[in-house]
Amino acid sequence: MKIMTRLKTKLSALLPFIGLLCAQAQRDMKTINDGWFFRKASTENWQPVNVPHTYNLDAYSQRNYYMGKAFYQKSFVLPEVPQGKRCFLKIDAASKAADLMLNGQKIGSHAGGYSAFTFDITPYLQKNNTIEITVDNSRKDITPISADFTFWGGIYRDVWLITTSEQHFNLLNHGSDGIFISTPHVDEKEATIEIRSEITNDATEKATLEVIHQIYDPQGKLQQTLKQRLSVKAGETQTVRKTSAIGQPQLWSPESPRLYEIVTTLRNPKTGMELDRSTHKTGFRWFSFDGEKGFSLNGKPYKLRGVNRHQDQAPVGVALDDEAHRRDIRLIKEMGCNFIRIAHYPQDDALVEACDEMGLLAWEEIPIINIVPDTPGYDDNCETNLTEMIRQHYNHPSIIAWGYMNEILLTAPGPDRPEWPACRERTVKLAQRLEKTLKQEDPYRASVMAFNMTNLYNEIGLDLVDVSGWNLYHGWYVGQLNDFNRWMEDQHARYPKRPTIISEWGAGSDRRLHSKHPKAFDFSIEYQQTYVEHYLPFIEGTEYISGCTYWNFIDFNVAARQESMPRVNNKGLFYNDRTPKDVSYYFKAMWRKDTPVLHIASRDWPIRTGDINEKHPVKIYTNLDEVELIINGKSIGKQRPANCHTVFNVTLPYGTSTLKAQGDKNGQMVEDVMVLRLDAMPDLAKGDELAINVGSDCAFTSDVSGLTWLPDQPYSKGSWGYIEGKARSTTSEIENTTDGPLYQTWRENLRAYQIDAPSGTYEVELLMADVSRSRPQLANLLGRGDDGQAIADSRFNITICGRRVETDFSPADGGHYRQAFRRRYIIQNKENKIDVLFETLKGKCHLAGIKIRKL
Ligand code: L9D
Ligand code: CA
Repeated sequence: MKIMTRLKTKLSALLPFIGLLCAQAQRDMKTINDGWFFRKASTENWQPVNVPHTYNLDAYSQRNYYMGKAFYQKSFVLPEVPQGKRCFLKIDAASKAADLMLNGQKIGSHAGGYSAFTFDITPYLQKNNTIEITVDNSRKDITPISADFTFWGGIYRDVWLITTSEQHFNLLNHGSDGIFISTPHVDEKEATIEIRSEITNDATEKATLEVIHQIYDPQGKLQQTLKQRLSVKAGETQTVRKTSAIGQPQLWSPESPRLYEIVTTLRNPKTGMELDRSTHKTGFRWFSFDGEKGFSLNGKPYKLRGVNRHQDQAPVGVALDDEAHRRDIRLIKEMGCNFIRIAHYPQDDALVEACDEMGLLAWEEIPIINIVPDTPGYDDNCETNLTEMIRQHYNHPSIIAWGYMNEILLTAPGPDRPEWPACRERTVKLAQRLEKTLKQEDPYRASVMAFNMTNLYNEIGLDLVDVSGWNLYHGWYVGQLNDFNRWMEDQHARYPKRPTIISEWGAGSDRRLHSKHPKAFDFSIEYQQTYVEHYLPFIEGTEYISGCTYWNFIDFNVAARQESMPRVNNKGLFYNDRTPKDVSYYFKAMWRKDTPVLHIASRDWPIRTGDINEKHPVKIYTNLDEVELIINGKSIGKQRPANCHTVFNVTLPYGTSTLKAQGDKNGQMVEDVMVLRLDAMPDLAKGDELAINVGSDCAFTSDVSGLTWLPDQPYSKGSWGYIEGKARSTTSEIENTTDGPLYQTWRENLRAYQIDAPSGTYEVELLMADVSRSRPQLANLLGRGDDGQAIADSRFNITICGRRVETDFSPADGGHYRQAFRRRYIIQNKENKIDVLFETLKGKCHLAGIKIRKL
């Protein structure tokens, strides 16, 4: 028995490597993601892990996540070292830098966190082998060095072991697979295909070889077989090109992503033995960008409709499996997109393949963001990363543009600063260098760059790219919504020939926050909707704009971000768990012409609090011409949507109601049903809790307690509210609470807060936070949203129902800055009113929330 198990374990350790020994010549590829050991440089203990893996799950809980080295180890046994074979280790991504050792010998290293790299490990192999990989996410000479996302460290994509014969396609060219397919000319009648193959001969003799390309049409029918002979000296790699014409090509487009398959084999013409094989998909399409007429695809005007996509998902960070990447492309397609900006870095092969297969045009870029540092080696690494991206994703028909800089002047010193000339010079120099490399690497695709809201890009010559991407946040970070239209009109007037894409536009939203008076930076679900309902019609209706990519497909992790959901950039159209926000249906209604869209946009606001006679807004997103709303079986009437939405202001009974929206598209009935609940306004007499989000127009529903804190209001007789003072807010993170937004809005310098309520014993709870010493915010916020300074060093007295409860007091007493302060007082209300009086001694008194409960 014991021998058997020992044999079984030996066999299982051997299994992944059996392929190495087989006599057959072809290539053997498999992942070796399992059975690794891992430790951070800061700890001693090794723990078993599988890759994809990231060592920065701490970014979900702390702003200063681990930055530094970490080690990965994996051992494996080879019964015998394979003869006449080559073995390669391919790592699809390790961030940001990796040094590799095999059996104590240095194999090599890689600088760059978002593209693959491959090493020939044959010379180092022995019976018992140990791979050791040191990864480092803190290198300052490797881009990105500053950005609005987490620099996740780890081997977070697949690790492959590839075995080939001694004559094989080159695997050591910047992590590519040595086959490069392009379509220099395409039109309805004819397409030209060019296939460049790199063949390596690792044997000690010269080899005469034959390369065969079999081209299959989208229906799988063999269309052409192209052959070419070559002889490759020992130890050399040779490149051969083959060009051919394809008549009546079946064109590729997002609507019909027809792919041709090219099977490329390497043979020994004498023995007929197949030595290597590599299969690729390609698609025939042609496109152009024009400053006046916008984008065109396959000869027709074509509006690019897309989103930006980051690659993280809680709880695994960026260690996603391929199927998760494919799922994202499916969701993005379903929403009606035909375009994606793969931001801000090259992403998994699985994602780009899905763009080819499912039909999504793509912009891919390398992460040079915010500033070009004056760091030795940085520029070289950027050029290598650009070359890697292009060579590794060269064969994907979905990709139409390569990018290499995003908001590169955002944190650069301004023109008024002494450091500006040097910074300007090195930035423009690097851009010119990369533009040149890009065009050398790939003359068939467009070069793009994303600018933030300054005309400096045009003034200093960074508009050297084919297409200008504008990241515009008017009506969010700066100005008003209409400033967006004005910005684009002004740019087009000044530079009418420049093709443009709105490469970013977006507003944050938090499903706990709802407002009937939505405004910028209140993070309410309603304001994000207002923002997109303003931008999209302008983009759609403006011919010279080639298209757009909304920022962002998902809420994503940024350890340094504060705001309503610390460590989350919540501008997503989908939550980070890929649940759609209601707003995503606006895009679907605007962009899906092929299917009826009807959505009651209240899944993010399923519970309302209010009065039975009060009107409650129920928004419908739809591409139908008319919709009817039925509540509990009774029709509320029909309305004709404009800009793909309409709002029914309805009264609701207390409790749950069934809402049904219905309409028809070309005679096809469509409906959407959901349940909405109306909770009555708290009745103190009945012992309900009256909770108020002081200083804000937003209702806040805690996702921990489920309690809704009502939007604030001025005091009126018989009711409740503030007396005097000014509403203020901050995006500073509030610590030690999960209800941060409550404390991020407050009223300062109020004289009192009064609630008319029957006499009795009450629990009165006051909420506040001293945010005068907030942590530095990301540059992306453009200094927005921090009134915290206003209440610095404030001290005040508080008296409730005539009894002084706090004297010469500050919520920061004891150094508790940015901390959620919440204190409950038991008081006697003898005059049918609870009045909380504030007497400022220094600075400004302030209150962020109040909760009352009759005992
Ligand atoms: C920028 C915006 C985005 C940020 C992007 C960046 C934002 N400021 O996430 O990375 O490109 O949400 O602030 O445009
Ligand atoms: Ca508040």
